[in-house]
Amino acid sequence: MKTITLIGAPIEEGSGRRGAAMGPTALRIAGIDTVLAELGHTVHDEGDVRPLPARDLANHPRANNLQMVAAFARALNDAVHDVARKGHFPIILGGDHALSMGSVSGMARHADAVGRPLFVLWLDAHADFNSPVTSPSGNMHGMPVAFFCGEAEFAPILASDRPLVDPTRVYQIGIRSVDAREREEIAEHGVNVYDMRAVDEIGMAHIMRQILDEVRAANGLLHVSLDVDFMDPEIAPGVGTTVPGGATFREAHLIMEMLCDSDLVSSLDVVELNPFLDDRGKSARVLVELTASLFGRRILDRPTRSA
Ligand code: Z70
Ligand code: MN
Ligand code: MN
Ligand code: MN
Repeated sequence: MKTITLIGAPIEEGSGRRGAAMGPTALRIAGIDTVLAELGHTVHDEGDVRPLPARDLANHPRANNLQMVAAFARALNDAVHDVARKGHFPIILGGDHALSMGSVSGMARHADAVGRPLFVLWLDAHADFNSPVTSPSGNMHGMPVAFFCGEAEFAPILASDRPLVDPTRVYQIGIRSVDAREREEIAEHGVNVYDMRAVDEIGMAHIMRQILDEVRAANGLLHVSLDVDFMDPEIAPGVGTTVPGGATFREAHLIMEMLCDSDLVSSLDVVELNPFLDDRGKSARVLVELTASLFGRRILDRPTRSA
């Protein structure tokens, strides 16, 4: 059994629309803490981080709301690092995906301190590998992977001496919406991409076995970042950018069950839930069920639910 710390990150400034700031509340209302406690884990809820805008940074025309995004990133870097150092499992309740600049940075520091490599499993329709130079939108939720992989374009606007993640230790599954320059960047940096075609052709179980074998062989820590739009909009409509052709309920659950069995996961982001766009709490409930599977709920233990 694990000791789990929930950290709310009500950021929506990275996404270019309102609503994701209500994500942490919706996940709590859907019962994320009680589900984990019922599985036998010890759960602490730290509440939401409430950062002050980083006024030391200059505004940037191609990095929208940079001061607020940086504030969340800095706060989460410290909060997540503190939780991991205590031997607890951080779950970051988003909030838009820009928050992963902070959560992954915090885990990279922790991995550095314990002398183990950090791997990242990125479950998303998007590669999120834009920079202020390549981004078509300027929205920073499309940039976190480039940031923590050390893309040089960030250095002048968001200086940091943090440890970085080796892009060849980043595994992306579910990708089906990538910008032209972004596509070149992920190839150049050597990010491992299993797009939806790969999922269809070789299957989720095979992909997961390959990834888990790599992490295990390297004695790595594994950070999992789950974007709501990884799933098909049919099962998870509560997200700003729906992209058709996403992961099914069964595929998403299989990933979580295989991750649970591996016992390799050290931290989790649950991001991009926009309750304002959700359908009667449907997406929040799916996210809580997936989290339960990651923490040990088995298929045959799942409660029968009326619609
Ligand atoms: C596009 C951009 C994005 C999530 C949209 C979209 C990025 N590549 N990420 N929704 N989660 O603007 O950079
Ligand atoms: Mn994303
Ligand atoms: Mn996405
Ligand atoms: Mn580059």
